Amino acid sequence: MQEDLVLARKEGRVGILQLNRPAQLNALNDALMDALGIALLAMEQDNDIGCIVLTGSAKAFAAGADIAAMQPMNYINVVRNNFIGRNWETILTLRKPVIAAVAGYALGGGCELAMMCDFIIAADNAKFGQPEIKIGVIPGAGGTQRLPRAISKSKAMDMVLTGRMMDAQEAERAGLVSRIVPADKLEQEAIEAATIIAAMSLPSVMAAKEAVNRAYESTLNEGVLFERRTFHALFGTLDQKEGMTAFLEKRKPDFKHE
Ligand code: CO8
Repeated sequence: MQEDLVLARKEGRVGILQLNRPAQLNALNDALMDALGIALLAMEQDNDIGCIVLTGSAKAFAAGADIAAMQPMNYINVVRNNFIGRNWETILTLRKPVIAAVAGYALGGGCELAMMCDFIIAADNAKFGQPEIKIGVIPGAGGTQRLPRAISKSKAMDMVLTGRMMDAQEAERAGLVSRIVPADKLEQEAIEAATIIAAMSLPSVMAAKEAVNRAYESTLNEGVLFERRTFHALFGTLDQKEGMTAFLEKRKPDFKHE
């Protein structure tokens, strides 16, 4: 395993993971996805981390799954090896939030990986797309499912069937990204957003993430019930007392994440 395929560091309570195959525009191969999974799980276990930023290079968040690695594969290989399922979805198991900080290309599996994060902050040079149709396949890591939920069926069909790219402005208008920042400020802005989140009570943050994600998996009534029960449960935390007491005492809360 080449550990430097993903660079990991911390700033305060923020964990930062950088995809690191710049010469291949961070094309996502098996070794990189294994390394990413290991790094994500290490940050999930680290009690001093409250939020994670996942980023790439200035030119590419990730230009997709590694086409050179996929080109010789056949049906029986991909089924036997559980290609994609084996190591692509670790990120979805995290309870801490993950922010995708996207500069340059987020194509194919790169766009899908960004959409598996909790929200996307885009540099003004970001380009998103699902160009798999141009190489004789279709998205395979959730693109046909997450893109329509993020940007509507019509726009997702347009992207998936033509393989065209969408720039940062179009992605923001469509609701794929939460904000656009100047490319040279991307990392700083993403870390600032993550720092704000990491300063909140971690049990509340994890509960909020879980509740918002329920919106995609349940009926409205069931989702609201889940939210209500989770809201009630948070009255069992020390941080609920601290947060509300601090408000009444007109001071900043000092959350202990318990
Ligand atoms: N896979 C492998 N290598 C890549 C990839 C890729 N996806 N993207 C770029 N590279 C390599 C190039 O081959 C090139 O290598 P070399 O210098 O050795 O020739 C290097 O990165 C630089 O790329 P370019 O010279 O092409 O750079 P340009 O600036 O001219 O173009 C583009 C940039 C437009 C991003 C272009 O590289 C491109 O079109 N890349 C492919 C984009 C694509 O089709 N992505 C989808 C891949 S399929 C996919 O993601 C399926 C997902 C399924 C789920 C995941 C399962 C694992």
